[in-house]
Amino acid sequence: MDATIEEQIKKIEDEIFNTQKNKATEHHIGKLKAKIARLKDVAEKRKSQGAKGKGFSIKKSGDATVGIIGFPSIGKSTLLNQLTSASSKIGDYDFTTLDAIPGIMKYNGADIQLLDLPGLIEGAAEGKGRGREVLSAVRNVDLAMLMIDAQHLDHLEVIEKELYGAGLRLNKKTPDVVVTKKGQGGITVNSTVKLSYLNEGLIKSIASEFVINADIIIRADITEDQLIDSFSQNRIYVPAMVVINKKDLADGKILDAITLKIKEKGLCVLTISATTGDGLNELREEIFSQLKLIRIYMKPVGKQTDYEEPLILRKDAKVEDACRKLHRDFKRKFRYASVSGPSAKHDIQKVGLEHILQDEDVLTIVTWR
Ligand SMILES: Nc1nc2c(ncn2[C@@H]2O[C@H](COP(=O)(O)OP(=O)(O)OP(=O)(O)O)[C@@H](O)[C@H]2O)c(=O)[nH]1
Ligand SMILES: [Mg+2]
Repeated sequence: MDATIEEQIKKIEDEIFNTQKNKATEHHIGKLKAKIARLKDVAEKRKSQGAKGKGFSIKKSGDATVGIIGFPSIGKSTLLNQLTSASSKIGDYDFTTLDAIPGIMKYNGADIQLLDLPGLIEGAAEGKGRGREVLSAVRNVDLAMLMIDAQHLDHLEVIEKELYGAGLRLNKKTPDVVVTKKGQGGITVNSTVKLSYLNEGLIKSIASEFVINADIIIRADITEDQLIDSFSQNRIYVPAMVVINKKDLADGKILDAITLKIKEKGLCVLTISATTGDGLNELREEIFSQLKLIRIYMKPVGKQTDYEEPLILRKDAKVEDACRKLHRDFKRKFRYASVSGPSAKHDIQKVGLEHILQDEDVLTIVTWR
């Protein structure tokens, strides 16, 4: 069955390749691309049903999870061992690591889970190496750390392509499209902003691949591919950063040039040496900041503030989220909270569950007895 879907996809891809791209054909091409996305969803669903139990069994733990992704022998395991107390096998041959190996990095009071993964190579999405398992593990991380060395900017492109093909969208926002399905009436299209890549006809021909009757509201100036993404079921939006390893072996000028190129793509990039430890402090700090974690120092009523073990939450977390993480009774018995620090208008400001906290706030929660 799968082969037929793959064949259908291939056929449509060929058709797109052989179609002149111009105003007259854009609706047709849009529709073909949407068809591919839909067929891939179907193929994906079948594969994941067939491959049950074959993925890595990783228990998420800590406040957030970071996946280390890169070609074989780039130094992923070496880095894991440096940043955590884990001991993942290191080898000077490819595919030393065959499983997902977790470790916990303690930083700023947070427990950050790092995941060392088997090497990713071209063709991963089709199952090369343990490609499919690696890609599916990346779907569950909070940050994708893409690792290359100074000689291989091309590896970054392969990794990006593989992740894209598996439905992962790095550093992208979920397209702001609202689709409301209905019983009849066909497809209607409205937009709240001026659209520079799409017009009503194109939107309708893409949408009709996925829905029959629906009201569609587009609220951002998105592209054709983003519109298709918004209908597709397997898209995951993950923040990503790039790490260039083996700095100790690289020529300074080449390193600068490649760093610049990656920055031009809009990606955050750091250079490190996993063996010498060079750049690792900056890396720890960047991971923490990329994860957008905030530290909340709790001050129990009548007691000292605990600056040692902050409560770790996500950016834009509310007092309610703090309650939830502390103990489920806190929300039920909540009377009020008081905050001092960055989010407070004045010292010891009285606030409710909806108050949005900031990094390094001091928080007291007062409950009914
Ligand atoms: N010179 C230098 N060698 C490094 C550095 N980091 C890792 N290596 C070496 O590179 C080789 C591969 O390291 P690993 O950590 O096993 O690489 P990996 O990415 O986990 O490889 P796979 O598990 O096969 O995917 C080992 O010989 C390491 O000692 C570095 O920063 N500098
Ligand atoms: Mg390894």
